[in-house]
Amino acid sequence: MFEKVLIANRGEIALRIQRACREMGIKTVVVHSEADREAKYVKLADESVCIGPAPSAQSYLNIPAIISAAEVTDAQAIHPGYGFLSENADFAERTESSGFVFIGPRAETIRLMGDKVSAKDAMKAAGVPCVPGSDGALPEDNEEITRIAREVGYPVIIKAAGGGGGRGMRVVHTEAALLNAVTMTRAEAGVAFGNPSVYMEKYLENPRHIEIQVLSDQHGNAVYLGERDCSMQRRHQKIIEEAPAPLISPRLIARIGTRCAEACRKIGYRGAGTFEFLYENDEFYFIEMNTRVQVEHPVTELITGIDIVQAQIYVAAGEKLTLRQRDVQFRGHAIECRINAEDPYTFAPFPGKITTYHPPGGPGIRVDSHIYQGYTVPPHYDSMVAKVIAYGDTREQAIRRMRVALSEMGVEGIKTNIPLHRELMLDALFVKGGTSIHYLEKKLADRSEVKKQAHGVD
Ligand code: MV4
Repeated sequence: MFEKVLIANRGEIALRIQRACREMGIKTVVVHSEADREAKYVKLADESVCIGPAPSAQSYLNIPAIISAAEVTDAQAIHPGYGFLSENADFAERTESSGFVFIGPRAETIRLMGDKVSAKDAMKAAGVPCVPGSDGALPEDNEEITRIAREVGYPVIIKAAGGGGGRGMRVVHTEAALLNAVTMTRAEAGVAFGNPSVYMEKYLENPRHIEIQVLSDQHGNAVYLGERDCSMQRRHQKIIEEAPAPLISPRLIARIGTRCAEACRKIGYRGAGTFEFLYENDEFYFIEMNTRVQVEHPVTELITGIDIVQAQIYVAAGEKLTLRQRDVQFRGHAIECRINAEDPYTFAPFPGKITTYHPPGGPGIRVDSHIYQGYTVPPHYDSMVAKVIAYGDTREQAIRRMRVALSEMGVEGIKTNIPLHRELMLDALFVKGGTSIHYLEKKLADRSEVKKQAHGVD
């Protein structure tokens, strides 16, 4: 096992990784920007190295600075967390060529999954069900494109191969709008991703976003850790996630999970990974694979009892997964609310000094956060400041515990989205379960309609 791991991230996940290392008897090095000098997790680490000024481009995305920090501190491995360099194949490659272990898949796998066309090809070949669409990237020929769209059937969606996570896509409802949409998406993709390649899929109108967590080692062992429902989102930012997904048959999950684990064996996947699916009319359609630990991993940890971050470190060190699929038991229900430093009505970021902080607690409540009273939320990064995770025997109990937790939680000095979460935990359709990816945006739009009418504004 490693003696020392460098954590190339910040915020709650830097603390989460540090806790995993400490429990495993591994020393930690935290790299940080000038803006994060005062962060508590920086002081808690065995060592810390300032790698640059506040902007991410000069610190958390600065590959040479991070590799140098690993060299001077004699770390053996680098954990990239999520975001930043976590899915950067060049970073993984340079980490390994400099003699360190990248805690994640091989660079080749990251590259394969980073290109959404090659990812889909690989998954189709491995027996994972995908959204019907073009066979690989769209050709140049306009008549061919038109023919493919007719075959797929409108509405279709044009997606950039270099995109993902909602970037670089366009929905097309009619043949009249098709070719222009393809041209525009290609042009934008060329600028944004340096890759003008696009592909086509049938556009699913009202799906849920369900993902499958996997764990795999380099010796051909792979398991799935069940699913998460991440449908409650706004502008591709998830705000509530839960496991298991309400109203989906465990037998269907087992069938799809088995396919995902099998695909991991086939491609020689290493580490933790997430298969993203759209789910509509009792069918799963693969869209993308994430090769990092995800923000929402705690809900899976709570229903399986498996520490996903420790597992990542363990398999990165070359150890065999001793866990077998039959050992993975799903028990109870977990819900995560992402607490953001933002205005709960306008969603504008609201960084600043936290003057009061009362975290919730009690049975079944887990809080993953790096904040404390007196901490200043810097303006340079993502606005998420805490994750509140509630566990219960049933979904109803998890929701009740989350309501209590959110009522106890007090954060002053900054604005947060806690009021929105309190409202959602009482929302009749959320409580019923199974809302689609469009639910929150529709609800927010209706709410501002009501407000406008009440104020007599049109
Ligand atoms: C889709 C889709 C409907 N049909 N693909 C957006 C994020 C990216 N990961 C894929 N996305 C979508 N792909 C087909 N064929 C709808 C979305 C989508 C979405 C997906 C997951 C979570 C939130 C979303 C919000 C809007 C659109």
